[in-house]
Amino acid sequence: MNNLTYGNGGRGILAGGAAHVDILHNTAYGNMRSKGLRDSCGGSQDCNMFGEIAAEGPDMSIFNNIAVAEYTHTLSIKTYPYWSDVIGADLSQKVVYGNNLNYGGWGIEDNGTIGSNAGNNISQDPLLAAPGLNADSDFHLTQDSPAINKGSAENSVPLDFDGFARPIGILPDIGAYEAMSDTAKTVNPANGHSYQRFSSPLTWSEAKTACAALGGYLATVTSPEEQKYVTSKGANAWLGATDEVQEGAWKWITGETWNYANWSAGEPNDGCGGQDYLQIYPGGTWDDHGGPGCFKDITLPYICEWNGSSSAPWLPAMYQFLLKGK
Ligand SMILES: [Ca+2]
Ligand SMILES: [Ca+2]
Ligand SMILES: [Ca+2]
Repeated sequence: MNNLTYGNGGRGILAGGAAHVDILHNTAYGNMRSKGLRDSCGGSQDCNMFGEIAAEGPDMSIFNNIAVAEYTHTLSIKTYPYWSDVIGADLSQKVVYGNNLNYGGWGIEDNGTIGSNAGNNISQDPLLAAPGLNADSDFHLTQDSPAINKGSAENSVPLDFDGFARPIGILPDIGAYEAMSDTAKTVNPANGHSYQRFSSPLTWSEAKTACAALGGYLATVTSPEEQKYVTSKGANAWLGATDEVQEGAWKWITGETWNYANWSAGEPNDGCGGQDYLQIYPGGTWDDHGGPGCFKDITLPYICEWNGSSSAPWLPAMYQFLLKGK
């Protein structure tokens, strides 16, 4: 799960030898580079288990994977219900595919047995950021990728390759990375407030200014219900609280009462010479991060909140100076 594999001589991912195999949220690109290995197939699709992603076994779930094959006579995803010969019965019926994206090569080869959730496989260019075989190649999804919001929620895992919480948006993205596009601005029915996560990383102060410029404020989380909703917007993002005025005295930038907290274990630790700004981790727990210590200039995505479903400014005049004052 959540593997990134590219430029290998052989298969990108090979899983097998177990009674049950899950292959979820992987990105495999340009593997099978060994010409000898490819030629050993004799150009035949029947060549066992050669592909970007290959799996054997009687019970396999293969979901939410991106497989890009550079060579026309290798398969993007290949399964081989090898054990069915040994164990007998029609165990190959348990091979279940869905929500995979394949591009190049021969596509997905199922050895004749596809499970009931076979739908939603996509054969399109995944529009990766900078795919290639170099150390600085980038396999994140670009904004127009057909992989975005096309994964299977039932066959997903909660964190992506970078440790970001998925899904961002309605459904998980296919592949190892959840796209860091801005989330849609949505209304929390519990309090009528609107929330949006912005992916362009800023310092905490810049993020605070950016939300204010949109007529909102860096999100404040003052109840378990609001915590749950904000967590659904994505993580690794700034929230609107700080203890920069007095160490350990955390305050919401809106002046709301500090009577709820969801700190991660061991936080706030004011680590690395001093951390005074609130961030939300994957899973929703909190951490103090940023300056004045060694993370002084750290930038993160951020979540804005609006006290209503419109983007009109809401703060009474007496609070406006607080937003402008920094
Ligand atoms: Ca709030
Ligand atoms: Ca602090
Ligand atoms: Ca910390």
